[in-house]
Amino acid sequence: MALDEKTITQAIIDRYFEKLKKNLSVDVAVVGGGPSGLVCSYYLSRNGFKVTLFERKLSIGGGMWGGGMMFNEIVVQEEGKKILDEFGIHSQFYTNGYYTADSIEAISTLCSKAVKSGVTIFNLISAEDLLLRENRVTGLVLNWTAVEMANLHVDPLTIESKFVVDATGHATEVVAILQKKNDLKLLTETGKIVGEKSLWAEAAEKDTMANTREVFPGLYVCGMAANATFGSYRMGPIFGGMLLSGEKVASLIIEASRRSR
Ligand code: 48F
Repeated sequence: MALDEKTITQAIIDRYFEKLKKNLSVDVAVVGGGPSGLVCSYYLSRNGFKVTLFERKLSIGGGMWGGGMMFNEIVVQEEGKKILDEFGIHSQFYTNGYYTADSIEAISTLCSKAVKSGVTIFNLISAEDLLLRENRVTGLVLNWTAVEMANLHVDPLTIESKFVVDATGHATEVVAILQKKNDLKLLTETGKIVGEKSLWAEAAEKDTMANTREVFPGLYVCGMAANATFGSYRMGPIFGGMLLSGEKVASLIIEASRRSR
């Protein structure tokens, strides 16, 4: 059978739009495909939630690919190793309480497991705004990253979501947009984004767990976005906190969803 370019094109367009239409109204929309967003999506999807993840870049994985300063190894502590084990990511004992993993194996496996558990990932799409109804975040406003990069004047499209997770890392972008555009108080000490502090691995890793929570009705933060929002330290290339934070935000949403039934 001869290959026909028109059929190839039609197949891609049909399948993409089928996928997009299935994701116009979801349980959880996750913004950011770094380690925390992927882990969060995976656990939610495994618990029966319809989860869609939007990633600005071409590649999924955020800051994990590059390990520390482009040495593509990551460090996790004892607690974080548990998540690596659950995902089947090989880790190596380094010294008491420290394990290492190949960052390429780690992030590609997190991505693969998330997709295979049912998460739909759209890359090359950025969240540029959110939907806010009666004091609750109810969805996302999306546009092509290429539109954003070229600064083109093109209106976005929207999706509805029962919960939104800001997993955008240091920039804590979704929370920043919410704060900038609306006169409201966040569930932080100051009512505003408190801001990220300099690097302190020990304190940052502990705080990440406490800071992983709801920051406004319907909107949760995880990973580095949690510390940036609630005002804690960055941790550098130790990734246990990111993995555990993804797991925690998933369990908070599962709990909140049960309560609202
Ligand atoms: O930065 P990132 O990896 O976030 P994370 O899961 O992990 C942080 C660590 O990588 C590291 C660290 C801990 O050891 O300090 O930095 O908290 O991934 C965030 C992802 O979100 C995407 C961005 O491209 C990246 O892949 N992103 C950011 N803003 C948007 C977005 C947006 N508005 N729309 C879509 N994606």
